[in-house]
Amino acid sequence: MNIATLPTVSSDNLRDAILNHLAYSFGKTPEAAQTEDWRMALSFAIRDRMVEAWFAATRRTYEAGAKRVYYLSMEFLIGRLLEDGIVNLRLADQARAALTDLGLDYDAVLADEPDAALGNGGLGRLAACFLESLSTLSCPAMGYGIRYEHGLFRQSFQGGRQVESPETWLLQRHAWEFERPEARYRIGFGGEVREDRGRSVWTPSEQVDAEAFDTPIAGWQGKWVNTLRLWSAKAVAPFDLDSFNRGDFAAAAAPEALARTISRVLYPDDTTEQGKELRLKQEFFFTAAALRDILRRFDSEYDDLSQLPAKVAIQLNDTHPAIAGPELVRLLHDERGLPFDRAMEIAQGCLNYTNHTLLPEALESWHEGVFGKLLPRHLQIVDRIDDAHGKAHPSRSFSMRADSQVKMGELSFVMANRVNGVSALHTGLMKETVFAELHALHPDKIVNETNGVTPRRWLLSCNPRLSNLVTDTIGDGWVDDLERLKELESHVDDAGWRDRFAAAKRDNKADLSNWLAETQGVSVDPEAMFDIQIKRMHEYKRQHLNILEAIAHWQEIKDDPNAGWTPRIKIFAGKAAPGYFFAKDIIRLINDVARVVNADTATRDKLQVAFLPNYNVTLAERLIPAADLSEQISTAGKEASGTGNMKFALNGAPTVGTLDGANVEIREHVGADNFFLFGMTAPEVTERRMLDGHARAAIEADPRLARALDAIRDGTFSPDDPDRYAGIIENLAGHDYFLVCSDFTDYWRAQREVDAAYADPARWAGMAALNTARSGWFSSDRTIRGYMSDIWGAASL
Ligand code: 26V
Repeated sequence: MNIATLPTVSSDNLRDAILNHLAYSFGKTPEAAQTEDWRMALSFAIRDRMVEAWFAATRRTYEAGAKRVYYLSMEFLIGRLLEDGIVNLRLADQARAALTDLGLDYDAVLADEPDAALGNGGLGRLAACFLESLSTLSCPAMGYGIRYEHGLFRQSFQGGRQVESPETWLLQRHAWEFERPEARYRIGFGGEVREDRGRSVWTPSEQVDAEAFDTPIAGWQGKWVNTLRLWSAKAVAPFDLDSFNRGDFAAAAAPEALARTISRVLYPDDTTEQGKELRLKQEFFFTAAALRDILRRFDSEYDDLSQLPAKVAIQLNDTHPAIAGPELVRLLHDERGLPFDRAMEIAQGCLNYTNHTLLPEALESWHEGVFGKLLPRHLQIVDRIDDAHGKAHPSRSFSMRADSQVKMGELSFVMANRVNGVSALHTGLMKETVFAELHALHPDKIVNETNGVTPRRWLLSCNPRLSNLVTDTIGDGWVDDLERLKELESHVDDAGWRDRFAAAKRDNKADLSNWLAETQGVSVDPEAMFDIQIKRMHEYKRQHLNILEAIAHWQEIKDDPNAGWTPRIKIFAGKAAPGYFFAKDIIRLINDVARVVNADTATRDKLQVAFLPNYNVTLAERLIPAADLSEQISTAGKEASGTGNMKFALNGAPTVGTLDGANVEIREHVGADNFFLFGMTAPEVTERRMLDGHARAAIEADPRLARALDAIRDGTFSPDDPDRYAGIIENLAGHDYFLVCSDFTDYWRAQREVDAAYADPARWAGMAALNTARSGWFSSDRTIRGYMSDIWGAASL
């Protein structure tokens, strides 16, 4: 094995390297250097230590003739990378010592890095965890995506309302990418297709260049480094000289501006299909560039295209890169001259598709008008794929081309060798609902790969107190073999050990409470239960169920303030899609409730509410280690998996949750006694929804719920505008599609059980510790091993 072994690095070596970069890469003396200069110099010093292993990984992959995995994703929610790099290279002590030695505040330097929010939520963060696990498992892999100039919008509140502003991560210097001007592909759109001696020739009317930017992703111990390759759109010609010479400078700059639009912004929506031409352009842009790159690399090693499925596995992260199917067929058939059927067979041998949601509004489909205008040749190929599939399965009743639409889910399914769901429940529902007919035709295609999270970021790095205790107790083998956390179980009955576990949590909570006081003006008692719901705002995730319960609880405390209540702070964070007005109303309601409840001197030592602005990966890393209780309360059948749920359990926060997504598997692993279950099951949800007046019945049956709704209705939380939440009330008391009212009573019951359990510190610490000890299965290393064996046929090198 010629895997790079890391040279040992002392803090002195590192300090010298930092000073070198400060001088020679950034032209600064220590006296003149700002925090950003130090951050860049440290990042370069760390990055240098990845490069050898990066080269070695590439060399070894070529030597082994290994199969490569390509992960195509519109989103990579990578967050900050510096600490990740430091931790994975095991340089945390040296880096801290080196910076301290230089008179710097280590944490402040790390905090200077912008959070790269190149994703909306779960799907993008999963892609980031997967890249890290692929490197940890030394699986030859590459992520392909878009180098958005502006990631997910920044969220602030004005009068409790969400206000969006552009995110500008690239305005600060970015230490991690290598620009690759030589890796540049021309991508066409529009135009026409003509037949030329039996071949279809597509002549696009518009072209842009895709230029690669590479970010090294180091696995645990830095032994293997893969690449995240993000494409940036550039004009084919920098500017139009004729216009310029005529003095029309705006027109001269137009091609550049137009091209750049493609990689300018991340679509800030994770539920609704935008129908926007630009989004389809983005999808084709990065997918086409990735496929050209993949074929170029294949060609450099092999000369027989029938080898492609043996050497290349392509994963489509949701349908966003689904155009890969027709594009790969086009490249193989139109451009390389393979017979159509053979091109299709080879493409199907390489492609795989992960479904991340069953929400009908999030299943992509494009009107054939838009699709055909932008991608005329692809529309023909989709029709041909659909025909071929129809001929092979004459009994089928569906088509990927019904209603003048191109249905990307069906297209992906048909073009994929394997299709996977992201939790056992979700995969089962895929088979029974959206893909029922396709599943009957292709019974071996659908497999389950329950999501996971990387333990390096989501325990080792974000929660040093707990990870030190774990390492003290069982050694550090858990970091890349998370199931070893089971070895903690035998210590849970030891009161001394449990106290250490509880102390780590308490200190994390004290840190969070200081931070809340300093930055958010929120003052909370670290002894109170920290009850946290952080995720995108969506009706199916039911943040409104949580706030309704908070209102009911507040009213009850007011009735009898000295009844021995368990003190609690409910913390929320999450962004709503800018056009999703209902979700924005829920944010405003939570902020209004927080204002009123936190001002109530009779209750505020028992209950507080806080909505923290601008939820992102960095904030999650701060909140999760300090959580006592994890809120995973979606309507059963709606949350495909969840990954936040795993991070909380791993960090010793029991869940209050429904039998939805991976909650089901979390409960199986941590044990029913260590999970606060409530609510209807997915089949019960379907049944209840058909019952006329289900919401009204639930409200009538539960005076607490009726009273909480009344308080919203009568303007208790919006005295200046009592009708402000008429829409929410009307929805909940009427249609209530997500069954908030029907699940309220059982949720309230579960929360009182939580109160009782928390009031017994020894019992709570035991439950929390067992959550950590039994969460090892939720490592993304386990998930990636599953993909490697069941889907990709790829091996660790
Ligand atoms: C759809 C669209 C439509 C157009 C605008 C941009 C956009 C962005 C994302 C999506 C689909 C989002 C699907 C998604 O994020 N699903 C989540 O995936 C997680 C990882 O598998 C999973 O844990 C969550 O339960 C699931 O909601």
